[in-house]
Amino acid sequence: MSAPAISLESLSTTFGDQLLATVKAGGCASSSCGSSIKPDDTDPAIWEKIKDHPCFSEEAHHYFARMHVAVAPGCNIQCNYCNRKYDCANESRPGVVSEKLTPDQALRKVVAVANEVPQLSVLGIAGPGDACYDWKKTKATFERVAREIPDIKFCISTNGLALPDHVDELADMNVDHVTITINMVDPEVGAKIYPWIFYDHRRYVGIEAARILHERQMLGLEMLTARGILTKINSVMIPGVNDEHLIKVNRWVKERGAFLHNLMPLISDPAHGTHYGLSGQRGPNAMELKALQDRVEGGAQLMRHCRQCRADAVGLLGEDRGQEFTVDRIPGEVTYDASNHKAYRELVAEERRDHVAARREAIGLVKAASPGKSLLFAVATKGGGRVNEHFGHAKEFQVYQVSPRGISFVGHRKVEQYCLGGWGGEAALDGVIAALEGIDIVLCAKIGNCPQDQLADAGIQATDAYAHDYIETAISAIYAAASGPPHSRRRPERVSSIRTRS
Ligand code: CLF
Ligand code: SF4
Repeated sequence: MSAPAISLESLSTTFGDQLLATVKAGGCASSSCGSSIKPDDTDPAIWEKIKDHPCFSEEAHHYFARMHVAVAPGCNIQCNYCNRKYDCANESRPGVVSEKLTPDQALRKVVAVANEVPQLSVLGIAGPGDACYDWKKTKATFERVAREIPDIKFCISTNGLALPDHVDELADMNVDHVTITINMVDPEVGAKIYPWIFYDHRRYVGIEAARILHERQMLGLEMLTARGILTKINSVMIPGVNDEHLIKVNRWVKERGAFLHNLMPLISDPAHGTHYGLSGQRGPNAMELKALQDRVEGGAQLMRHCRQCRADAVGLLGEDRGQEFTVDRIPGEVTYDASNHKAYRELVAEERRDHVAARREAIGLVKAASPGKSLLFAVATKGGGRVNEHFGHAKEFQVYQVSPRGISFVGHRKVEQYCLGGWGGEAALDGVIAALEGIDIVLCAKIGNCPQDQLADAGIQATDAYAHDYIETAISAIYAAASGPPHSRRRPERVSSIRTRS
């Protein structure tokens, strides 16, 4: 059952009102979360490390934000999907990094963002370039920020080649989260992804280059695991090159203690000037990515809420407020004020308790109802775990699967916003319907008859009967309704006859 965030209503200060609006809106402009990692099923020590990290906990990304500072532009390898003139594809979608920063500029920017964005909890260094290769700047940035903002978490993304040289320093600096991009464990596959590496003062090419990179990646992963540093492995899925092979990668990284595995689709476009873009190598579609994710289910735990964000992104996953905080907009002198963060965290703690209780009830309802089949839901949400976005305003839909095993977040589908200024574009609607291929039911806060009817013609049912409920609450009610009374709480007219898939 979705309870209103009653405790948050009591805040009456201006800042409290802003926080209230932020938390109730979910904070996350275009995201939602799954439920694979929660206090109930997570080691308390691990939960302490991930509970405020939007990438390492699906649940946390409802509430917390990250920012990246592009301080380490040097790189020691070449990936066929990267053109550093644009961005680091390790951790971002291709796009120009607005500005590279010195460690001092980065400090000013982080303080300015921290004062304005109460959700900020993580500072990441994620390209363009490699945080471990360009180590002096990475270290200098973390040291400066740690002195000024003691309660921020640090996170780096690396290709792994220089990682083993810096694991002890990472541990000394209390870096709890490291992402390694691992696209292969077989050098023959690696030779198709990496034309060269630069290691130990010389350049290597071909299979030898890939072998060295692989050995250093495995060593770095093992060293991090031994020191209790949580690791996420990013793997770029490249159809025909390493898609099948990533099943083996998942097994290898699980054996070496990886905490999460993030299978990311290759983004390939000739305009980006990458080798793959220029040679016509395609990326996978949403269904291909999901099929691979489903095949590795049961191996290393998957991250499914990645947004492939920019290397200079600021804000909640799925939004980018970077342009609000360019260096020329930041005062010369900034001082960190911790009070906003403290107040925000207290609010989030209450909202989370409510959501956890609602989710538990929803899962119980699903297991009791259990029509024995599965359904795919696409949810329009502004975040906070609620059905709270209009169909026509959605720029992405969160996809959930419900089955007798429970409710799980399985990814997101980006779409072109259908409704602009009160008018819905037919072409955009066609695009949205195409993007929702395979979806059974759409949940949203509001939908008109016209798009609802066109969705129905495409075999997709849509309802706004669960506006502002928690997502799991809405899904469980519909799933229960599909199995008939007495579980049905509300049976929306438009979802009165749900066909379940095997
Ligand atoms: Fe940044 Fe990466 Fe740290 Fe997150 S991003 S360095 S782990 S703080 Fe997150 Fe962005 Fe996906 Fe990266 S959504 S691309 S996984
Ligand atoms: Fe580009 Fe990052 Fe690969 Fe270096 S490691 S080539 S910056 S994607």
